[in-house]
Amino acid sequence: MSIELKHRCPTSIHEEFERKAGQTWTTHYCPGCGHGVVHKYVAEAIDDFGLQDNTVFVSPVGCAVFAYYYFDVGNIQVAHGRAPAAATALKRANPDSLVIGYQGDGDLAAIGGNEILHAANRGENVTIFFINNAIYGMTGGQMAPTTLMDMKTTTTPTGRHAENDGFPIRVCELLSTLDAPYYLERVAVGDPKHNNKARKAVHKAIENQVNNKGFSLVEILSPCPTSWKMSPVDAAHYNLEEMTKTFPLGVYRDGHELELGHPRRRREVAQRDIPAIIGAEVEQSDVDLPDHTTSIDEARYKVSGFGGQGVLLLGQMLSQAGMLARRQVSWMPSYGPEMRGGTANCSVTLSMQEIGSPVIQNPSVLVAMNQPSIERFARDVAPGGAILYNSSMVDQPPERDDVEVVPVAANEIADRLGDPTVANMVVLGALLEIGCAVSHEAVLAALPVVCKSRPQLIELNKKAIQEGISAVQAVKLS
Ligand SMILES: Cc1ncc(C[n+]2csc(CCOP(=O)(O)OP(=O)(O)O)c2C)c(N)n1
Ligand code: SF4
Repeated sequence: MSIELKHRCPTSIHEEFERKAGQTWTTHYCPGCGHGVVHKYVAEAIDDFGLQDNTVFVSPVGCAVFAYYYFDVGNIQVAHGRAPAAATALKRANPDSLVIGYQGDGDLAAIGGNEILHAANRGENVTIFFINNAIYGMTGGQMAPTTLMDMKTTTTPTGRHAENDGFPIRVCELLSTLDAPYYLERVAVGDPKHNNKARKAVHKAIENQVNNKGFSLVEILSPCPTSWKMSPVDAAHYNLEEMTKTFPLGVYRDGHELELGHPRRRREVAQRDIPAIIGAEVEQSDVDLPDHTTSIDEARYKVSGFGGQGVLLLGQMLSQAGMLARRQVSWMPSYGPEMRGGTANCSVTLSMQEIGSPVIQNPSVLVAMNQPSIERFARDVAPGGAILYNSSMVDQPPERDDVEVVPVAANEIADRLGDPTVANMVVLGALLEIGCAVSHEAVLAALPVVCKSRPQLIELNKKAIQEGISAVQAVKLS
């Protein structure tokens, strides 16, 4: 009698892996490594729920960093230990997706120990697979928080000793002290019986998320023959016989009655309510709001200078005017530790569309209040954009011929107005004149809001803005 063996490759795993030319059928994992087995179970469970097209797999830093070569789903690879934070964001932004975090013990229990604790404590509706092989596999076998007592690693060559290295951290037990996690189980891979249990736990952890139950984590004890310096067979035995003494297998949490509000959908906030929510009421504005936009659909401003030049305030003016103009707005400040004199910049996006990220890599407009700002950001400005620089403090103008470069002697003009601190408003006026995503009226309407605590400055600022406009008009005429 002949027996026909049928091996099924889950649909959620690529048929061929593009990672290495000529070896498109092999993974990068060592023979006997647990990662490959767990990948298979995860992919099978994704298939079981028919969620291949709806899945986002969050790869860690560690041996599983290349999981995106194998899983034919949505993939993202994140910084060391940050899978729970990334998974939180992904799931909250897309509550209908299946979000899977996959982490090793170095990733989850060492550098990412804080992240996992808080994601579990919030009861995020995500699924985390925690591969505990008691060692840093990828970097050559250093001690991990889960390394067994007396276990030899490259950083504990005589074995792990409590007085120097502390004790193995038991993640399932630790997380089970929290109220919010919905499901915590520790399983192991190494023989068919254990593998089957692991497969079921993986399936259940995904099912929980599908049913909006909340945070599920499966810890999988997993052999690392290479760093353990064992044959694959010996490593599998060691995993089942020795690892389980320190890390007892079993279910540490299976369900609760807490109502944690899954799926957590973003609460819709009417745009007109946003200024009041963030404390930027516009009751002093008497301008007809919808007329404030200009024809520019989206503008990304980088406003840069040193602390005390009012670059953050300039950004706030743009943002406030943007809100009045019913734009989507983001304002992100960045400054050094000093209160005065250090560098400061802010990124402001004004858009007719939802803004994905407040980070601006290629500004459409750079407003440079001093020379270091030119050196730091001029090269980043998108071709076709503009650089507006404060010629009072910039000796070497930017050498770009694919962007509009406009000088404005902001400090001299401000001095003439009797107050050097309004140089930023002069530049704002200049910005309006070279073409801005908000109108002059919107900026004027924003002034009382931004200068709420010092209304006496409003008139002077208006003058400074007007002077900036005139300065650019004069440059254009010359
Ligand atoms: C911020 C940062 N710190 C350290 C490293 C080096 N590093 C890469 S992988 C790794 C540990 C991986 O071990 P583990 O999470 O247990 O996964 P394994 O490789 O065993 O699957 C470390 C420390 C890094 N890449 N980034
Ligand atoms: S080093 Fe260890 S964890 Fe990494 S691939 Fe090899 S066996 Fe797996």
